[in-house]
Amino acid sequence: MVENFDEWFHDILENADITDSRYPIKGMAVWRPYGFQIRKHSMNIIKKLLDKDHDEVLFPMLVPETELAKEGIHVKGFEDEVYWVTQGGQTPLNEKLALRPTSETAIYPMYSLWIRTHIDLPIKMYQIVNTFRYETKHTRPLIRVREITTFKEAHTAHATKEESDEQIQDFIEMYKEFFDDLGIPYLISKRPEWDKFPGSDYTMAFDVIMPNGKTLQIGTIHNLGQTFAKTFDITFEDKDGEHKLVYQTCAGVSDRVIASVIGVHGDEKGLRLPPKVSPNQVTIIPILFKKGKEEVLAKCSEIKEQLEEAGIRVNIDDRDIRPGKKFNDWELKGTPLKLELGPRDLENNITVAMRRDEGEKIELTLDDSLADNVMDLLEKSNENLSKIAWDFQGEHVKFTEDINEISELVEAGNVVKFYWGGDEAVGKEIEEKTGYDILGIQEEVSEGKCIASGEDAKYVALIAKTY
Ligand code: PR8
Repeated sequence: MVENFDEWFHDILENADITDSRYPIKGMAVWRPYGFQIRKHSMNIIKKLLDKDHDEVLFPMLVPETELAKEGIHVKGFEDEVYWVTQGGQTPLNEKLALRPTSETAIYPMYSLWIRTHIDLPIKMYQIVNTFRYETKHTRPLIRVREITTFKEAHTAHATKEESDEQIQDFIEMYKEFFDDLGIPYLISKRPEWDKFPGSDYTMAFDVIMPNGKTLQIGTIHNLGQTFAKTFDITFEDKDGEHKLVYQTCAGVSDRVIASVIGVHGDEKGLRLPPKVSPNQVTIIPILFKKGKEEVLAKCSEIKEQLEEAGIRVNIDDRDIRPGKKFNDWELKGTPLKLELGPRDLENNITVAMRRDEGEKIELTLDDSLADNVMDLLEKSNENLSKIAWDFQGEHVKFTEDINEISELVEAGNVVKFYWGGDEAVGKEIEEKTGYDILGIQEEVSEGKCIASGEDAKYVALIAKTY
């Protein structure tokens, strides 16, 4: 799987009914029912986190060219990626309309109308929408799509720079909680100047190491400073009566979250879904013989009801096929816990439980304790998946002080840490020499020498092969 990860990933999307890429537009796929459920559950987690202190809104998908073009640096960053609507029916439009590649230029003109005084601040809003990017790099389902179907974008405005910096920390904590819930490990870094979001002061990014050693950017948080406030004239009257520009931030995660859940936890048998996002947390597999069939099925329904009452998502696979086939299907689909029930189990008043994250079979008694025991197994499975994933990351981040060693380490599937002086020209030289991307700065240091220039190091930075 590790060697052929891209192929494995492509196959699993199809075989586990996640998405269908045969839709006749490149970079745009269909969410199939099973994938849609995973998407829904993951979306609900982030929604809950955002709802704590953000208001949900919904802006139009089309952005007038004049607004999109207003912020020069921003538009430069996106100009090659914008889809344009130029016609309404047979009539050419007076003004071209962009399909939002992201929504700064849709939202901020309205912020300019809504924000009047310091009382209106901070403003914290989010929307979950589809965005469109005419990606020129190789498209891949969920990973690099041209229609991002689940763009969770948050946009805030503040009275002071300090507050905007605090907001960045809040977003970091929120995304940590989100990815922790999914058992997805992450590397957090400050993107280098040449790779920050177009129009931002700085960008903080979450990256995950996929099984083939390539990193995937799964979330970004941008401090926009006052750039957009100047462009869109977003000002407020402060307590002292002065009119001031706001400070802004934004943050986003996309369909890549699902890609990371699939990629990080999957194994050669298929998906291994964390219980929080799995469409079924428990799958009951009846072992049916002619004799006693009705009784077994009745008991399965009873168990289902009992578990559902405890808030667990359960399905019964009562298809008329071999149990072994059912077993394999649910291994492929990654249901966290399978419960097997045959006539003999019924006689013994037990069910045989098997966690997807490990093969061991455990007998559970069919009584009032069942739901608690199932919950306990789900929790253990969740913790185990997360531990395996974090251990993998721990083993795949290596430090070196020798620039010539980077290539060998990266090719062996690692992300490499190194000392960097912070100079942009030197950074780009490191990228050019190695052929990899500097993810960003992980921490500031007052020791060590820059791996390329030999001058005093300012940072520990990360370099990797990226998606
Ligand atoms: C912003 N504005 O837009 P960002 N396919 C899948 N996922 C993608 C793709 C793609 N083509 N492009 C980006 N992402 C800011 C923040 C509002 C929200 C994912 O930021 O351009 C990446 O995981 O950095 C990225 O971190 C996230 O969307 C946000 O996109």
